[in-house]
Amino acid sequence: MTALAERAEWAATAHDRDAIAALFDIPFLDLVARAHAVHLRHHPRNAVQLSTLLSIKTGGCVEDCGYCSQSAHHKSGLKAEKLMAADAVVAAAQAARDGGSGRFCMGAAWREPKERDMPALLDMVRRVKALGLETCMTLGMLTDDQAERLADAGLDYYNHNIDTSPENYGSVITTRTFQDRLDTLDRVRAAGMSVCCGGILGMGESRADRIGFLHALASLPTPPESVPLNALVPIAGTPLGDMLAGTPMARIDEIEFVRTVAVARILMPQSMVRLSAGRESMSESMQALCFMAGANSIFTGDRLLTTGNNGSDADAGLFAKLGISTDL
Ligand code: SAM
Ligand code: DTB
Ligand code: SF4
Repeated sequence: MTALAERAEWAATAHDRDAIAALFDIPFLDLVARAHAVHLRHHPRNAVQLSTLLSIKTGGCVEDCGYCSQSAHHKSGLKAEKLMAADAVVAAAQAARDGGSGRFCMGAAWREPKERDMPALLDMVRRVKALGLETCMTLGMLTDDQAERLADAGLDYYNHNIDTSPENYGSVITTRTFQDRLDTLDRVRAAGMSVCCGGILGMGESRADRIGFLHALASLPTPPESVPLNALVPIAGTPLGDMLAGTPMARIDEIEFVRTVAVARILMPQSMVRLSAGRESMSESMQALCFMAGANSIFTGDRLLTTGNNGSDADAGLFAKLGISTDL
């Protein structure tokens, strides 16, 4: 397919749920081959970007996201902590850079940042940026003013997930709306930051929800530069962790997960697609299929925010086997 034909096809597909549904129906091997071809047209081959995640404020969150260990509404047993000191955050960023990460993402269990926390957050952004790292934060909803100050301090990316389809949103989270998410994404864009926005697969959602989720992402006024696809990490004491425990839906079907990666790659050809939470429960061959289907970024290190992650030795071993470089 020529670049022009690919563009015309993309324009017709990304805004049309039926066309996205038709992509999901393509035979699996053809779909993966097609996604791989799109990938090679827009990204370096055999290369995956490494990002490091740090929880700078853990637990005690007022929101009720049904998947999250950090919500004060659930009984996950997680202890709430205060905002970390900037010195400790910068030390962790330095270690991440020395370990080969290009991006450092700082996450806080907040509905939104309080004014009193802004000076410390801005200080963290400036100092992590000065290490030569790309900076990313995920702090919940932002006002226009907060978004502008974070951007001025040098924040490159803001992560704010839509998580699922607009129709399914209310069954996962009741303390905010899908529109609240879109409003913050608009503010992040208006402030000139790049958008990192994705969601979670394996929450018991339907294929139609996965279609609606990708449709919402791909038809944003500008698609996100970075799209994290998380596999639900079921956590005891959370509504989704408890609801799915012991059922066949406790783990998303691997083929369906790879299909979703492939469709994301086709709909958002230029975005980085990040294989995010849940890699600990994925086999090496499933991860390899995800890279084939267009995933080109992962979180490295043995912790995500509150849950475990494949350690960097395991990842280095996998990349060596696959001949994948991580100097993206
Ligand atoms: N509090 C901020 C917010 O929700 O926007 C930032 C942190 S929040 C933990 C970031 C994202 O992590 C969520 O939007 C969700 O997609 C993902 N996440 C949280 N818990 C998860 C879990 N148990 N399994 C998979 N992904 C999860
Ligand atoms: C995203 O989409 N995934 C990351 C990042 N954005 C902040 C968070 C994953 C969290 C997994 C559950 C935990 O460790 O608590
Ligand atoms: Fe709070 Fe974010 Fe967890 Fe929701 S996902 S409960 S907003 S930390």
